[in-house]
Amino acid sequence: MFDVILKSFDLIAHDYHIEKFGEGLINRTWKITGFKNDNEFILQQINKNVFKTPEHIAQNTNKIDNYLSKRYPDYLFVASLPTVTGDYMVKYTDNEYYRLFPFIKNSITLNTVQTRDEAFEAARQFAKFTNLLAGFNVSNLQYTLSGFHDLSGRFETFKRVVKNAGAERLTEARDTIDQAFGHRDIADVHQSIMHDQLIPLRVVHHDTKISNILFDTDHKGLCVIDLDTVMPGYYISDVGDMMRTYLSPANEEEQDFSLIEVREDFFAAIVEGYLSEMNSNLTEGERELFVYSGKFMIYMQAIRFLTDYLNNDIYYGSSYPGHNLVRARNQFTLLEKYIASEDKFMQMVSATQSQPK
Ligand code: GN1
Ligand code: MG
Repeated sequence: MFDVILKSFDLIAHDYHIEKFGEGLINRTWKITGFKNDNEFILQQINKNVFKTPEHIAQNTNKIDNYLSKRYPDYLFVASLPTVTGDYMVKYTDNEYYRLFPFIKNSITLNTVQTRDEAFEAARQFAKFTNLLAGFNVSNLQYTLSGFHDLSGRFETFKRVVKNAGAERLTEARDTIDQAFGHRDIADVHQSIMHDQLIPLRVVHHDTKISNILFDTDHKGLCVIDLDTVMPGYYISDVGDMMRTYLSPANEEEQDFSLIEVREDFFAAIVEGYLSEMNSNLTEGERELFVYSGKFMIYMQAIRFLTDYLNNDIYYGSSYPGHNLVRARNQFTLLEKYIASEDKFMQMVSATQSQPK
């Protein structure tokens, strides 16, 4: 397989060392390193069960690349490389699509957020990306995944799945299902954001975990990567996913929930990093939702894992019995801890000054 795919990019597979790379749940990724030269690439297989129209990903990134390279030639945007026939992905079978990226020399990725500075740097990069694209017409972008961060829609799906789930998993998950219904007000707020158009649609990354930032070796942020889910959305998706994944030293896979913590100073770092680029651009309505964004993303991930558990793990897969139920409970633990700090977070955000444009 690798020989055919790499040939499309005019590379000879046996000249390269190929190793699995990264920890994503959805797409598969490899690092490709030259034996005879110092060429390095990242190869990514797009999961066609999830991304039904992979071409939309390439169309979006090409449009954004054109926009940014004209206006901000110094901005590092990691676009995928063209094939010998000028395409931006290789269709290997009906279900397998591949893209090749240059590997940025001397860049590193992090899998956990260990310092406030790392949180600040990442938040600054995600904000910079959205900010540079503030003048880009967001309706020119395709939705690469429909209903991806539509919490209201996800809540409806969850309710439907609860009605149809098997008795055994329903019994096992009863407490967690009750917890999900107990926090339904979080989904109601999202419903009113959409219905009353409280905040603008922007170009949003939608997957702001720390491994989607390239850092230099001094841990200064270089740029955002993994642009499959870049599409129109609300900024609360990006800020919220940073809260979800940077605040706790233990991540969504942790089974010992006593290790889940909310580091309030890391919250401050996300606020500072994000506002360092986006402050003058955020509307009042958006600022008011800053703290809500964490609840929005943590709750959505909790019900996504719980829905998948009740659906027999068809989306995320599972490496031990009850894996997705444990992930859901982990996220509900994080949610409760986040809510316990909510008042302090509100004060931290109010203490920052909005800047007139
Ligand atoms: C998936 O595969 P990965 O790690 O990039 C998921 C995200 C979830 C995340 C949870 C397309 O992302 O929305 O937050 O798992 N991406 C998709 O780990 O569903
Ligand atoms: Mg991703």
